[in-house]
Amino acid sequence: MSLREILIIPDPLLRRTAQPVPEITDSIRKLGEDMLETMYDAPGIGLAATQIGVMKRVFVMDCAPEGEEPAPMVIVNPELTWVSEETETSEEGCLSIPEVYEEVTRPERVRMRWLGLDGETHEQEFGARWAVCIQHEMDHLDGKLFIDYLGPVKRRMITSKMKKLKKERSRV
Ligand code: K2U
Ligand code: ZN
Repeated sequence: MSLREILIIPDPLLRRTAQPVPEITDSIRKLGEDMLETMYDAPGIGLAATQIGVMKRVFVMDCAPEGEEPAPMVIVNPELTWVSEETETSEEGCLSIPEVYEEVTRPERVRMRWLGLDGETHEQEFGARWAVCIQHEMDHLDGKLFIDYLGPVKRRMITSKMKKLKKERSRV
């Protein structure tokens, strides 16, 4: 397993659309392992392949509450087959936009179909933090970031803050 660098905005790779994975191979399994290791190290509860510069429709998540057994998931070629009409507003962060937390409103529950590392197609309904994380990660795979749901002034302010942060980090 190896830690991968998480891209920080602004970075054109974070705006690209990821490509579907034709089949589960050892390299996809290794990618999932590396993404989980990178996510836990961040620490985070989700991570999309585009955030480490890999344009494949893969994300990982582990939304198990603190103190409970970890529940790591490697999700390949995710599709939302249903979203609830009811919405929920919650505070989101992003490992590619460090130290920024803003409220985003999304459908409260979703049904997702995906290809597992076992090569089988899975479909399950999710709520609470899992539903938020899934929608956040699937946005990443389409080059969309949670700041896109904010107003243009706030989005521009956050982007310039990240430019400064990247400049400081490159000095060390
Ligand atoms: O994709 C990412 O950048 C990881 C996200 C996933 C996420 C965002 C919003 C809400 C849920 C999940 C986070 O930065 S992971 C950091 C984190 C940790 C604990 C709770 C919420 C977010
Ligand atoms: Zn994110």
